[in-house]
Amino acid sequence: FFRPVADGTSTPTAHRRRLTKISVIGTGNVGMAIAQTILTRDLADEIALVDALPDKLRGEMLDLQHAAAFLPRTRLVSDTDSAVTKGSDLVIITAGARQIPGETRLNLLQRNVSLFRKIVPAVAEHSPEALLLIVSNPVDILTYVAWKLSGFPASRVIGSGTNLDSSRFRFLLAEHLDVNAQDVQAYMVGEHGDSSVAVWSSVSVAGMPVLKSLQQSHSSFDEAALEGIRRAVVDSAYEVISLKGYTSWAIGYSVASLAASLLRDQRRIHPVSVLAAGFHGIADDHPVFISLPARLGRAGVLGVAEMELTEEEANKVRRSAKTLWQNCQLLGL
Ligand code: 6V0
Repeated sequence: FFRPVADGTSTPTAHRRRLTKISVIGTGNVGMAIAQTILTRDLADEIALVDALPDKLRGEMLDLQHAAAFLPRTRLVSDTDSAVTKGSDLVIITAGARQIPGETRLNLLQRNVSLFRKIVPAVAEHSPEALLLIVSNPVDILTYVAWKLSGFPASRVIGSGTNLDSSRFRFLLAEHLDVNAQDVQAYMVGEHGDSSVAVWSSVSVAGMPVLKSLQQSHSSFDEAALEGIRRAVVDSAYEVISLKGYTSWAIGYSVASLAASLLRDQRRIHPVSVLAAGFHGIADDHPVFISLPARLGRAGVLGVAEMELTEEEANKVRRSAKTLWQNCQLLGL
């Protein structure tokens, strides 16, 4: 349909900029929610999908390709062989056995570690400069596993961690205060899931500390009430799983927002699973991954916030770190 301009400079290969490639390993409910959100947010020029189930994989790819007329132009490729991820800027791993109703995240561990032994070294070989973003559960341990198996520097291996827990926390607080969740500054830190820590001392809206004003206006905001809200955040994952069988939309948005902060060098602060040795009294020689607010950019983790925790909050983080460390030791990596 088109002819080059007269001096021949408008050939198809002229002025090619470097393209951004994101790979999603595991095209189950979570992987596809992430891929779909990345597509609609126009974060990649190419998305590579990998799964062990060839028919499901091709079906998912075609289904997304058929939306091309409504979306920014993104090349979609898929294969059961991870060679299709070659040259990725960001590799997101969601492959894994799914948490079954009532199963703790730690129970998933052994099943998923053996899967990671197959996936991570191959992915690292195909994209030695990539950022790795781990979503599969138990996410903190699997981020450690991916760090070990990839040989990448810790700044390029990130777990989605409590980014989603924090979003659930902000949603519940925003409902209570009748404000937009985006205006609620609140962090869940520590281990993703059951023992995550709500950092009440840092919750603020419009720069106003929320805990103090809640305690002044409602004398019922005692320790038990606060623990009740934290528990509601934790239980909300189990509630969604028991109602629809899995969680997908919120983790899709949560991971796409991490992808945007990383690839667009946004320097936004996200509570994500990072190498936390030396923070909050975690032993320097215990290289565990646990969520703390981290500054994210194109190079990965640009820094970890030295956030102020109460003694009790820091104790809880240290306790989780110790349990995670003991679990990681058992893996013999
Ligand atoms: P799912 O729908 O069972 O999808 C998992 C996919 O992985 C399936 O399509 C499998 O075929 C695929 N898979 C299995 N083995 C391989 C392999 N060797 N290579 C490539 N693909 C493979 O599970 P779902 O999508 O619901 O969950 C995926 C993971 O995300 C689970 O570990 C969840 O626990 C975890 N989540 C983590 C969250 C977080 O906040 N970090 C939130 C939600 C779910």
